[in-house]
Amino acid sequence: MDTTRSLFLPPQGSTVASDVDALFGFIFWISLFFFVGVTALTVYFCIKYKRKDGKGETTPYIESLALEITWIVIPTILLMVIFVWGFQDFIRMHIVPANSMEIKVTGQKWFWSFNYAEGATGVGELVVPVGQPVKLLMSSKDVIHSFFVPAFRIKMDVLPNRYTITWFEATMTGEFEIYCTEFCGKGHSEMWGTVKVLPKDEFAKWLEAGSGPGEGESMKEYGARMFVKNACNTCHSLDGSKNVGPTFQGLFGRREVMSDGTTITVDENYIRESILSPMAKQVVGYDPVMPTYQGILKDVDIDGLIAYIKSLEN
Ligand code: HEC
Ligand SMILES: [Cu+2]
Repeated sequence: MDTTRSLFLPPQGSTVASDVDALFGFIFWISLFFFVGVTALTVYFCIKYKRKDGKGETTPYIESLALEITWIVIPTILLMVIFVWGFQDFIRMHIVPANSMEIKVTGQKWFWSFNYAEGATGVGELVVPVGQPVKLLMSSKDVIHSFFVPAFRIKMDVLPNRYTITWFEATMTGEFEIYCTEFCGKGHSEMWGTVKVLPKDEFAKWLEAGSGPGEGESMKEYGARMFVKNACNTCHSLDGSKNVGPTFQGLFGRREVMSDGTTITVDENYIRESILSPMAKQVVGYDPVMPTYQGILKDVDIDGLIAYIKSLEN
C-alpha cells in the first residue's frame, strides 16, 4: 500500500502529493548542486590563491561581462521556472473542485473535531472516502492552530473568528497522521489525529452507522474509548495526579469546592453539565479552559463517559 513512501518523504496519499514532491525535489537538487559547487570552489580558491610569502599582496582586478551576464541570466531563469511551476501547483491546491464533499473542521485546545453535513461527528479521526474530493471548512474555538496532513501534502492555518479552506482527494485507503503545526499551548504536541480513508461503500456504511458502543462492548468500555477519542486524557489523569484539569480517579461521589465557594457532590448531572457547559461550575484551583462538547458528543457518548468515570475507584 505504501509503495510511494520514500526515504525522505511520507507516502503520496493525495492527488497533489506527487506534484508537490516533484517541485520540492527540483528545488532541493538545484540547491544541493549550487551548495556543493560554491563550497567546493571556495575551498579550491582558498588553497590555490593562498598568499605566498612576499608575492601577490594585491588582489588582481577582474572584469568579465560574460561572467556577469551568466550569473544574472541563469539564476533568473531558474527562479522563473520555480515561480511559474509553484504558482500553477498553488492555484490547483487552492481551487476546490465543484463536486467536493464538505466537512467542517474545528480546532481547539487540544484536539480536532469533524462535522459532516449528514450529521455524523468525529473527534480526532477524520473518516473520508477514497477518490472523492473533500473540502475542509475550518475554524478554531480558541487560538491559532494549523491543520497538517503530511501524506496529503496539505497544511492550512485554522483561526478563531474566521474560516479557512483547504481540500484534498485521497488516492489510497489507509490511515494517515494529522498534526497541529502551530504552537498552541501545553497540549500542542498531543494535538494529533488520523485521517481514515475508506473505500466508497464502506464510507457510506460508516456515515449511516453513527455512534454508540460496538457489538459486545459495554457502556464502560465504550466510555473508556470516548475518553481517549475525545482527548479528555490530555487534561484529566486517571492516577490521581493533577493535570490541566482534575483527575478522574475517584471522581464520582467526590465532594468538591467550586470557585464561588459552594460545595457540590459529583453525580451524573454534574458530570453531564461539566461536559456540555464547562463554564457553569468551576472547580476551585483550575483555569476555566475546558472546551464545551456541545454539538460534538451525543447523549450515548456522555452516558458512556459517565459509566466509565463511575468505574474509576480511588
Ligand atoms: C483542555 C483541557 C480539558 C479537556 C480536553 C477536557 N477537560 Fe474536563 N476539565 C478541565 C478543567 C480545567 C476542569 C476544571 C475547571 C472546570 O470545572 O471547568 C475540568 C473539569 C471537568 C469535570 C469536573 C471535574 C471535577 O473535579 O469536578 C468533568 C466531569 C470533566 N471535566 C469531564 C471531561 C470530559 C468527559 C472530557 C472529554 C470529553 C473533558 N473533561 C475534556 C479541562 C479539560
Ligand atoms: Cu493546535
